[in-house]
Amino acid sequence: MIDPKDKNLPEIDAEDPKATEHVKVSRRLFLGGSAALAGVASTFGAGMGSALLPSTAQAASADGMVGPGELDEYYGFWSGGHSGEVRILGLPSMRELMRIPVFNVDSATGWGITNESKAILGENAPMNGDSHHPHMSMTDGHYDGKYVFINDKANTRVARIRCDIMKTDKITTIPNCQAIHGLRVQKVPHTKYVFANAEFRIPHPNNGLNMDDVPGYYTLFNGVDAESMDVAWQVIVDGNLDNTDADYTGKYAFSTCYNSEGAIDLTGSMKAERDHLVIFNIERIEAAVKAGQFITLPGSDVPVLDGRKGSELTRYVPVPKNPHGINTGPDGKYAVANGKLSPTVTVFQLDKFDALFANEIKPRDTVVAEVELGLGPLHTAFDGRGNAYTTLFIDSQVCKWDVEKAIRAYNGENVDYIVQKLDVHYQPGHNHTTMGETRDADGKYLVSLQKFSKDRFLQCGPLHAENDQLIDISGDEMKLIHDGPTYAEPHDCMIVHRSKVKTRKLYDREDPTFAGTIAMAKADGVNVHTDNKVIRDGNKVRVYMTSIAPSYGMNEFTVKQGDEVTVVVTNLDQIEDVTHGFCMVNHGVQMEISPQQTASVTFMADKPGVQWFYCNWFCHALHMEMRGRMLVEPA
Ligand code: K7E
Ligand code: CUA
Ligand code: CA
Repeated sequence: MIDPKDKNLPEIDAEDPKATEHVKVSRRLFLGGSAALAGVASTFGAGMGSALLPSTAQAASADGMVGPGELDEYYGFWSGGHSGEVRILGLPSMRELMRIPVFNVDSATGWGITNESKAILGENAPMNGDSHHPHMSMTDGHYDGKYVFINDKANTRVARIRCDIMKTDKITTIPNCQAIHGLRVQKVPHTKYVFANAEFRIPHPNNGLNMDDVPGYYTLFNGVDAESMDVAWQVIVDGNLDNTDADYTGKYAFSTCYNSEGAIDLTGSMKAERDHLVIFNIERIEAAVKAGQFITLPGSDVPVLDGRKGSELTRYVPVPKNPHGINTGPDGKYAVANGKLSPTVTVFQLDKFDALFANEIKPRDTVVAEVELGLGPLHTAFDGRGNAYTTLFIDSQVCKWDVEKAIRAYNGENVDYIVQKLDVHYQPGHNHTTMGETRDADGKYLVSLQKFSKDRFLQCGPLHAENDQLIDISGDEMKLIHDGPTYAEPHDCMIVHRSKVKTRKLYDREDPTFAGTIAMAKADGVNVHTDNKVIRDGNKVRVYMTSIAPSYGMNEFTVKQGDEVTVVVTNLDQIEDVTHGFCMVNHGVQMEISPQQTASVTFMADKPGVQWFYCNWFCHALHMEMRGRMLVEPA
């Protein structure tokens, strides 16, 4: 029997040249482990093993091709838009490696179905979501591989994904707001805050008594504590909030606003020639919270500060017109706001913000360039060599431009700041460069995320895939090297060198995601590593079982019709990749139980008779045979 305290698990580093051999040996042991099944297992297993495992764990070759069995150089974290999930892609292959359910229900893993996921989602959590902006935690402006944060526009939430297991571990609903859109992290000195923009202006209190007081509506800029995931403070702003980013001193965050008009309709929100960028002074916000200079709004005790025009906490810089993305360059000198309804980008010099807050200069004095690129600029990425890459939604192009030359041109010099325009297919939104939102921008690849694929792929009915294109930017010229269809709707992504991410191969038995379940077992006098037991507690029944491929520790258990049944499965397998499942047929429940994981699910035993359960993650040559009976005695 496996000792739960045994931390001597086969942790294998993919960079380790011995890794493949180690995995092979483990797998051989596993497949040959049961003498009675050896014949079946070794025949079936050998094929399965070679299909699952790369023969060599080499990195991608220099030309961007990643052959079978070769590993990608980068992890890409993709938002899943209104699918509510986050996806991990490998770059440059653009292979989808994993899906992380966040604001959605996932049948494969049981996210939204298991007790452990429900504890994270919260009671009565909405089961839809709209994720836009995945961003990794940083230390001193470098990715630290700890967390990825993502917003949910649909239900005003912010979630955190743990990168050691690539699972969501916290979800926070932001109070007093509707629709969290822009999200970025504090880069320096480390990600203390996740900055989250609430987009829609609403009355306060929103009790139905003041709905016509449109000028009185407002929205909030939110600082979420990255460790506790509590909302640390909220700042009232003028206008609405779209996208956000932070600087490389840790002092400032800034957000675009497309609706400075305070309009409630489309025409109204396009009236003004300029909207604005709001700059938030983090030190002053923290000081104001400390000094108690805040109010609270009904229904939460989060400190709410007033950052509307005239406040010392903020500055408002006019920017043309309905600006969308705001992106800080990797050298920390500039941030670029993208004009959307204006063909321009606006370049802010970040070291002027101190003087702006000291009232030594005017807001527009922070703008060092405002240059034309093309129609519909939405987002900008950087290569670390002084070039910026801006998506032009209406022109269906990526525009590569030289930031310093743009500044000189804005100052009247006759220089051409546009380096190249590349057609993308079609209508790009976000784009992203490898490591480009950190100090480590390496200028190798650019991903451009298109909203329309039109004729690029085989038709699959009226609903089309989006098209994510991979562009080689390592040379002087941008070169399109790959089309990748994706499902609804990767607004944004971020690309991290694989050296920054260390994921576990097996669960730690002390993992907090199932600590509550283990505590419940202890209270029932059950050791989940050794016991296969049924505990009755009134009409609640808790069934504890282990699993080792290809069987559960329990072939059958008996309950009474009308019982509320909780099945807790602990996967004792120590072999990487041997995930089991648990599905109770006709009961709407199933879940993933990965090696060394404990997972649980609760359902009503409402049908009398024999009810079969089975393992739904392919785990063994005898995976089909991994099943058992729930015997339900009629009421
Ligand atoms: Cu441009 Cu939600 Cu970042 Cu979509 S947002 S594109
Ligand atoms: Cu266990 Cu399939
Ligand atoms: Ca506007």
